[in-house]
Amino acid sequence: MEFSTKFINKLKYAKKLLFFTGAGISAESGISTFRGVDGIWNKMKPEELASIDGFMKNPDIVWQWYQHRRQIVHDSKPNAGHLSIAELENYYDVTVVTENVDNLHRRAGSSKIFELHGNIERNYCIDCKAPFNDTKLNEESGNPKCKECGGRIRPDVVWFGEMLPQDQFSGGQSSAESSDICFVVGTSGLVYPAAYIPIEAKQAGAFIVEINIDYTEMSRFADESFIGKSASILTELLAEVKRIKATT
Ligand code: BV8
Repeated sequence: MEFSTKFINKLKYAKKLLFFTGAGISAESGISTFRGVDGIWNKMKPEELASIDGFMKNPDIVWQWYQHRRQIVHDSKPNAGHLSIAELENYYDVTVVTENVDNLHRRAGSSKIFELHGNIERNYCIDCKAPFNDTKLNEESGNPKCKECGGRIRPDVVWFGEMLPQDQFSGGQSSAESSDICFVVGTSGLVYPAAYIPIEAKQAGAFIVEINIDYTEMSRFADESFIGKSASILTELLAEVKRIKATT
């Protein structure tokens, strides 16, 4: 892949990189996206499964849906895209701000991550908020109850209509305000307030680089759009950085 001179110069002098990632970065790990051809939301209604109302109406169905997704995540591995972002920490101050709940950036070795929509591997009691993380992945049981207070256990993810965890969102915002380059990787850019992060980076003067198999809502903000699969593009980005760092 040929990178433009303008982009190479940005890489040469950058100190802080921000990677804003969505479901597309995990597609090559075998985890379905939400709005693509095989997207989850094509088969199910988000408000029925990824909302507190949906959960309270059908706690067992929603719980089993998350158990199913946890199993897929458990059986998946970080791909070359996640791994390249982690390795770029050898050359830059790298922050990952992700919409994903699959924990693959952490498993790839990234050390500074803000999870805007939570983490599917964590659960908590909706009443007393006690953490509940000993679900047996293959257990096809119904929705478990809290051992402390008997309340329902829910996945520690942000559902539609719910606030994002303040510490995660403000962490992502401060990174957006101070990054030299903001990569927008594998996201349709449709879900707010998460999608404000690259917009705030742009307003703060960051160089915006989109990596996606298609053009999206974010393309109009991008200074460069690399159309293709994120695993291969991020691998080539890492190789280019190594070339630059070897000659400077
Ligand atoms: C909030 C966690 C307010 C759960 C998710 C009506 C009622 C209530 C709220 C709203 C409403 N209308 C609008 C809203 C706001 C709503 C919203 O933005 N809705 C959208 C759909 C219009 N947002 C919210 O509800 C948020 N909360 O607003 O609260 C509030 C305020 C005050 C007080 C109280 C409340 C909460 C939103 C979070 C929802 N939770 N996930 C779970 O995962 O189970 S969102 C869900 O979509 C996923 O988490 C995902 O991360 C997110 C974004 O999707 P993407 O990651 O972009 O994935 P997508 O499939 O869309 O795109 C994939 C991209 O990858 C594509 O572009 C594709 O081309 C590309 N791709 C594919 N393969 C590859 C690739 N690219 C590169 N390489 C490849 N190989």
